Amino acid sequence: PTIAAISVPFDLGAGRRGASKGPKAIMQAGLLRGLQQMDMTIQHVAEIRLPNDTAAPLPPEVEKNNLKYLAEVIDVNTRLAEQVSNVVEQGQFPLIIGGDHSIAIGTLAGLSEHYSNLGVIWIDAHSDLNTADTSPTGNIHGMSLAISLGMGHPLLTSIKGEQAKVKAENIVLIGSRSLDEGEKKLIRSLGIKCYTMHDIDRKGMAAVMQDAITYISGKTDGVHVSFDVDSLDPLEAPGTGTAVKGGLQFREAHLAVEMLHEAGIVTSAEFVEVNPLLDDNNKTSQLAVGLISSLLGKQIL
Ligand code: DIR
Ligand code: MN
Ligand code: MN
Ligand code: MN
Repeated sequence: PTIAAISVPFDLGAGRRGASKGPKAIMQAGLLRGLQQMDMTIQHVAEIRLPNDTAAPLPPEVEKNNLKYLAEVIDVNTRLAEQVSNVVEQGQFPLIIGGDHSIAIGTLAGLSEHYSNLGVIWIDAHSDLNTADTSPTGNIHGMSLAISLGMGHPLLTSIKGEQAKVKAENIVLIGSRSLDEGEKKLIRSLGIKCYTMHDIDRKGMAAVMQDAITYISGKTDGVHVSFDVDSLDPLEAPGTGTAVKGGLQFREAHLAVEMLHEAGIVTSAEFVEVNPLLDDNNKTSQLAVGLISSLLGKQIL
């Protein structure tokens, strides 16, 4: 199908600025050209941003303890959810380019209008399963997956309806290596499938991805890949706001997305947390282009 790229130049969900410049850097690294050379039809259908960078104000009584830029996160994700839903409606493949990982709130809300059992493959050093009660930072990009499970501030969990946007048993975490205490408890109590870096070291990425694909394939009606570039080792992806040592190698990350393409299960994707202000000669933007291309079918031979 046609790929509908949606850029989201937003970074107020993260602890430092710069991820808002990610979409432009990824475009300049040749995303559209690269995919067109693969004979794919790709259109940049929308750029989601706040008018004059100003959010619709929240009523003064709204509790926003430990939720930084809550009004902005709500506003941008409400717009994004609508756009993602429209793209699916038109039979196109949504490719969301962030921006920080808080934008997964809007992506998953929009997708949830079309999938009742959406699978989510969350490739990230982190699990983004905090709530305001467990977050050590108050940064909403560390809460987006919890919000999509229906846990968190009601104004965030109710974007596109009160229901949970994804079920715990339909989530697979890959590349985890920096989990907060509340997140670990939640992963255990909900039984969320989690392939940590330890698992990847032990079994190898090929076996991990085979397991993940088998786990998610039978029971879902679509699969969204949410790819945080901080899943990669900082030596490969220096341009990201919360780099954590001991991450995925270049080929491990490519193998993961190549196997997802081969499995033929992926129905949408987002790539987030490229921060060009921290990058080294656009290395991380170029890496993102390579990973997106491989996920969409680019082959070596
Ligand atoms: C940390 C960092 N767990 C937090 N999270 C990040 O602030 O909640 N997620 N960087 O991608
Ligand atoms: Mn643009
Ligand atoms: Mn993340
Ligand atoms: Mn992360």
